[in-house]
Amino acid sequence: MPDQQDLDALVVGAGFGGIYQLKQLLDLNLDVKLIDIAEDAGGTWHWNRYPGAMSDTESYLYRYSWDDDDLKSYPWHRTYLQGPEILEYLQHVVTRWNLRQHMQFKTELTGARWDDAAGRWIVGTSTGQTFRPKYLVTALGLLSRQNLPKIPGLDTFKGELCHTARWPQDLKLEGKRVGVIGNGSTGVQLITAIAKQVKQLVCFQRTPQYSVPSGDKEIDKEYRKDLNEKYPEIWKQAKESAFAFGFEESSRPTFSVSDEERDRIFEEAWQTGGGFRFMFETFGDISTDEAANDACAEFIRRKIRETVKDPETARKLQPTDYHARRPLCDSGYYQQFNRDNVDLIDLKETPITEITPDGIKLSNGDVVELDVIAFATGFDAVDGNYTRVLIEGRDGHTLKDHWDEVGPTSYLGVSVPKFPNMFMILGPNGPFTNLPPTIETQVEFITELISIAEKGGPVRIDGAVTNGHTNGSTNGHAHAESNGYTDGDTHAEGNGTNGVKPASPSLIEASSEAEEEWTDTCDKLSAGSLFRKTDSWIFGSNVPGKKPAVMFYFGGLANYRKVLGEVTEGGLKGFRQF
Ligand code: 6NA
Repeated sequence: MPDQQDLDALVVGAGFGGIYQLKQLLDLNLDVKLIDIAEDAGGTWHWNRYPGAMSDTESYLYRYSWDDDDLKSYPWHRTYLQGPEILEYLQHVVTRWNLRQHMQFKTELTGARWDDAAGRWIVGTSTGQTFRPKYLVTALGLLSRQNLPKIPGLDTFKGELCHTARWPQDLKLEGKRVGVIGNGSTGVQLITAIAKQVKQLVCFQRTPQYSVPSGDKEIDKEYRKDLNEKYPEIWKQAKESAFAFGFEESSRPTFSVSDEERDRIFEEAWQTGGGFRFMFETFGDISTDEAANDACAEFIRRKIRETVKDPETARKLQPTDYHARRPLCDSGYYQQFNRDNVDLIDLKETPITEITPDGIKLSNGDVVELDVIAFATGFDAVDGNYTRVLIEGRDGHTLKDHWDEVGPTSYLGVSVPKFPNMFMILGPNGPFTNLPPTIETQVEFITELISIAEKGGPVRIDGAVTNGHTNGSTNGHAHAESNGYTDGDTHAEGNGTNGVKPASPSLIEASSEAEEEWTDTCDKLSAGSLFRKTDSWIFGSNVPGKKPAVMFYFGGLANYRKVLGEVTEGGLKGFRQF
């Protein structure tokens, strides 16, 4: 007999998004299950366990904002969090809120199909189970599907070969010759962390990067006490900013100040640390104006020249294109190249031709002999995790077909027409920010949509929260009692009391016009950005064969939150409810 289970909602993925979504839907008193391929919660931080993994967001903002007691009491020690600490934090949240009992691990989503007659999703899994939820929330991860370049001879290597997102936890690097391919956010962290451990480190640089110091340092009791007092303002500021990194974005033009003043501003940002800060707190036009971008780039290039002793290595490390990729920060990346045991190979000058049993062969015929090859080559970002499984909406229309035709689109980053009652966390064309605040925003929005579908109208869930705490999440907008929604069907309006469920909940689906309009908005917002003129994963140009596309909303979190507020307060504009 097939193992089938009806559910109110199925959440896929146990990272920052899935954990909170599960909690919110349980608080709505729904019958919810969460599945994840991994053996425990953590999402990105479960998989990316390579040495040096760290969040580039300062500790105080790389966490949930909604659990005030935990926010003030959960311990952390430095201004930045290492990967294992984030994993521990997420697992702590799962334990604290008794969420693990609703999670099923080692369970992969293998396909999902909308059954119109049943008004349910039919979801297949690697365990042979079939779930039939009314709502499907996909928290599959933005940077999740690994990108492993197809280099000839990959399987012939007799040493250890791995991608950083599947780092073997028992891998010993001491005394080994290690090659790292790639030097984006991951490569920079990995190289900096292992340079002093290994016998020889060969960095195969694909694209030189602009990286600034992170400014990571220990914190003391005073710092934490001060922070705890200011948390309400801190979150308010973050959610009302563009990038949610805890600083106010500058609108000052780069050339509105003297050369000396500009240098002083960059130097101060360099000393403070933080990649996003350096790019967006200093001046307002670095990502849009070529000359401004070059002034910023030249400051970093000068730092590289001053840091790296060997002129030839310094030359190779200095980027010459725009500073318009994911802003990086590090704890001494360029310094590592002064070590005798660290070498740099510029793959633009001498590309890899193949991997041999002994190492990596270059176009000049050299073979670099290695014991370990680490691929820090990133991900098929944003839509990559959605197109690898078949997700079939109304009329046999698959997400892959849809996105093959029009590119990775959505309405508001969460919903796609013909996929009723399916909601994505961090789907294509969501905000480009420090992610936890965007994730929270989307989870709360999705929760609101689901509560509307359940009750046929808006409900207040703040009084219905379990575990006896006040949930500050969905009560950001106060709703009128009347049902202002385009609810054309007959079911009675819910009374908002916890536990009362209508016989037939309604369906919520984005309209095609709304999706087109949002896609157009995202297109326009990024049109003037130098990020769009620069090859990287942000616009889908890091994976061979992938069509470059707009994949983010560049309007900032504050504006995004305004748009979502208008949707929920304005009769679910852009959605059909039926
Ligand atoms: C996740 C990352 O690159 C995305 C950050 C900005 C959207 O770490």
